[in-house]
Amino acid sequence: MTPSSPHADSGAPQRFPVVVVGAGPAGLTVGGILRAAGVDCLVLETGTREFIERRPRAGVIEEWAVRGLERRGLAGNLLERAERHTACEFRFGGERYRFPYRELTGSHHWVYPQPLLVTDLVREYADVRGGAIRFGVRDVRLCDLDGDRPSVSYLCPESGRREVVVCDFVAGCDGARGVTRASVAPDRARVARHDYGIGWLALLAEAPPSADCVLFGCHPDGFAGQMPRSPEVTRYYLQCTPGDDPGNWPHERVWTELRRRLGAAGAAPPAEGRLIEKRVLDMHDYVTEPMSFGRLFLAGDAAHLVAPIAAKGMNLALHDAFLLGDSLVARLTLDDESGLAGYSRDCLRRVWDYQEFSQWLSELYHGTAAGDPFRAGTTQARLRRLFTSPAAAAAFAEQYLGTAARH
Ligand code: RFL
Repeated sequence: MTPSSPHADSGAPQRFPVVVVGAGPAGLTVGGILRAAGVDCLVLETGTREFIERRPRAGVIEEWAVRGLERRGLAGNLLERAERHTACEFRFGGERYRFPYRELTGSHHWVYPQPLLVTDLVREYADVRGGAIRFGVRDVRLCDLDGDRPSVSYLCPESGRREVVVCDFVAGCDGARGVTRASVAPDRARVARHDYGIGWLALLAEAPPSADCVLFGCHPDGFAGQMPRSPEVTRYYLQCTPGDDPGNWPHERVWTELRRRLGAAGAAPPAEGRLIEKRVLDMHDYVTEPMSFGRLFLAGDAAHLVAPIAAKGMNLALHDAFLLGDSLVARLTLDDESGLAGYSRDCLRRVWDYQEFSQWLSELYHGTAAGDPFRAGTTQARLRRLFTSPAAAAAFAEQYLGTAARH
């Protein structure tokens, strides 16, 4: 190690075929697939195990993603405990419009909170399949990604020493604020960004959902959404200005706005409960192209962020993880390079398809409140079309459920 090396001050390096940076749904799924094939890997995570098992986020998982987890032996608890959703409901103009996507397509959504999925995946990876994992690591650095022997180093939380791991491949699964994407020279990656100019107040309430399905309130005062998470906990969203302070949304204001924006003839008002999470999300997307650089392969939010408008982010993370995990296994056990060679292209097709749908859906949610009568008029037409045109309904259902045969 030279003094200028990014791994300076380290001891003897460890050796693993694959280092996975990040223990979210993407990283733990890649790790689980590798371990099932007998491939050793090391997962590095900045958070503690308790932290990653509790962080509330996604809930809606698409049928193909559940089947993908099941095929890889990662869906045991999910299949037992997750709820199946067969319809969603739009509310606009003071009326309710139920959209029975199961009747139209034969497919459904699964609702399983992300912390439960992460808990299952970390247990399967570390406790059942014996995968190595280090929690609480600091200052992760990547080196020699273009050579045959890349390396990753980190500060060990116990000793404070820099540990070095030499590997064959690095899976960058460290989410939107990780370091792996940043390790790529800017002239080698194109990052395409989109900012919706919209904020969502994301809420978790200790209250049962007021309807058995996802609700979308397209109201002139702004969008409101209800996403059931469990019989005791419900996620709500309220459109707000980007960068708004959650402190501007005391309990009374939240429930008044939810009642107003989700109100419709014959609809039960949202059941009030203690708000256990309240944060403002600025709605924006990005896509990094390509998703592989030498021996580094990005997956999930590390490669692309999709605003939670269409509940697609974790689904995309799982799609990447299936392709990456399977391709790494093929390369390391059969010397088959084809999966890794096509990895970026194969991921990006679904990524762009979901980004386009999110953009389309954003107008459906927010156009009524855009303050522009022309946009409000076209949005109302788009909403009505979903309930008057079978072709429009079928197209929406296919994209909402992610059931297109090819992307
Ligand atoms: P994650 O889950 O962010 O995991 C990354 C992990 O990497 C760790 N990390 C590092 N580790 C090592 N070294 C570093 N330098 C590191 N930096 C970070 C982090 O601690 C973390 O543990 O990324 P991953 O695996 O790509 O998974 C992505 C999903 O988490 C995300 O797309 C979804 O949560 C998005 N999303 C939804 N997706 C859906 O498919 N369906 C939904 O219903 C849905 N609802 C949501 C959502 C996201 C939300 N927020 C908070 C933006 C609802 C919300 C409110």
